[in-house]
Amino acid sequence: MLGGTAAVAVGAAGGLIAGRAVAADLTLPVSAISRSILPGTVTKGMMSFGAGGPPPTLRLLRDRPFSIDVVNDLDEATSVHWHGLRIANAMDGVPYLTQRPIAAGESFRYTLTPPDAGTYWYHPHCNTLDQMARGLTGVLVVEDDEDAGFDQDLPLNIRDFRLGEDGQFIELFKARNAARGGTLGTVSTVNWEVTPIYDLPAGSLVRLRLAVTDVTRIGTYDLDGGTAKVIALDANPLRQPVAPRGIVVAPG
Ligand SMILES: [Cu+2]
Repeated sequence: MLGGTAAVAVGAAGGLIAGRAVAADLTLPVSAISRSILPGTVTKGMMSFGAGGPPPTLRLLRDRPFSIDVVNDLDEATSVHWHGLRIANAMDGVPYLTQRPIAAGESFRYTLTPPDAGTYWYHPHCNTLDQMARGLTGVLVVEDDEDAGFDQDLPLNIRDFRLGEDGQFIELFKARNAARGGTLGTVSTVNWEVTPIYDLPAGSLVRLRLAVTDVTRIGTYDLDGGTAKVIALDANPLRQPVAPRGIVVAPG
C-alpha cells in the first residue's frame, strides 16, 4: 500500500497531472527490437529509444525547457539519465534517489532546461550495463541561441556491441574483466553501422560531434582527407582549437 501510494505521488510530480493538459515536446518510447548490425544477420534482444532504429539524436535549446515523455515499453523497469546536463536533480534519472523507476508499461515526464550548449548523451539508469549494452545510448545536442554557421551538423554515436558471428549477443560483461580494462565489445559501430559513409557537399563546413557512448572502449581518432579543427571536448569549447590527430575519446 505504501509503495503504491508513493508511486502515484512521484508520478504526479513527474508530470502526469500536467500531462493531461499539455502534451510533451517529445515522446520517447523505450522498447525491445530486432535489428541487423552485422551484415546478413538480425540481432535479437536489442533495445532502443524511438521507433525501430538507433536512438534519435535529441536537440534541445540552451536555457529553454524541453519536456520528454519517456514511455517504457520494455518488460522491465527503466529511467533515463541525461549525461552531463546541469539540470534539476529531480530530472536526473537516478532510480530511488531522484525518482521511482519507470515500471514496465508506465511513463515519466522529464523536463530539461539545459544551461550549457554542447554535445551530450543519454542512457538508462536501471539494469544499466545490460540496457546500455543492448543499445540504449543516444546523442543529445544542446544548441546555442546563436547559429554557429555550419552547413551541416553530423552526430556520430560511437559504440560497440558484443555479438557472436551469428549476430546474437554473447555474454555482455565478464566479472574477471571488471578488475581489468572492462569487457570490450566485438563489433565497433557508428550510428549502429559497421562502415557508415556520409555524403557531404564539397566545400561545405561540417560539424562532427563524436559521442563515445560505449561503456568500455577508449579510442584514438584522426581526421584525414579534409581540413578540420577540434573546437570542443567534453561538451566544453576549447580556448585554442587543436589539430584532429590522436584525439583520445573515452566512454562518456
Ligand atoms: Cu551517464
